[in-house]
Amino acid sequence: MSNDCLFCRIVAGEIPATVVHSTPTTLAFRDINPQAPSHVVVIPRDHHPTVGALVGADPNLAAEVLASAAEVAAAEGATDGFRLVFNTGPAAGQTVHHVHAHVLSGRPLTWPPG
Ligand code: D5M
Repeated sequence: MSNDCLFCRIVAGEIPATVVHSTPTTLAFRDINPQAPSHVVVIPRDHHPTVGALVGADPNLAAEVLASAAEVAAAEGATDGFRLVFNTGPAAGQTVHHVHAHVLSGRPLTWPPG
């Protein structure tokens, strides 16, 4: 855990979040600034800064994050589809440097993204 990391502090229970899915290795909670009717953030409980760092350090955990994201989408009723996004690095607008998958659904999601 990093004391400077917002998402590590959510995992530790130091900052409240609306948790919708939890496993021994992952946590999913509603995004505080939703960009779709359903917008959930899925994270590994362990701190890794980016998706590339996570895959390099612990590929099984990366797979568990993906599995949780798919379970969240199903639980949110995203039968028509959903979008899974890992913003990575400053050019992509990553603001929280604890890897997280955005799971967005509930409205038409256009392409290309902004
Ligand atoms: O996305 C980081 C996301 O994290 C952004 O969509 C807001 C969300 N966020 C920030 N603080 C919180 C709390 N406290 N609860 C829930 N969601 C939060 P990025 O891809 O790094 O731009």
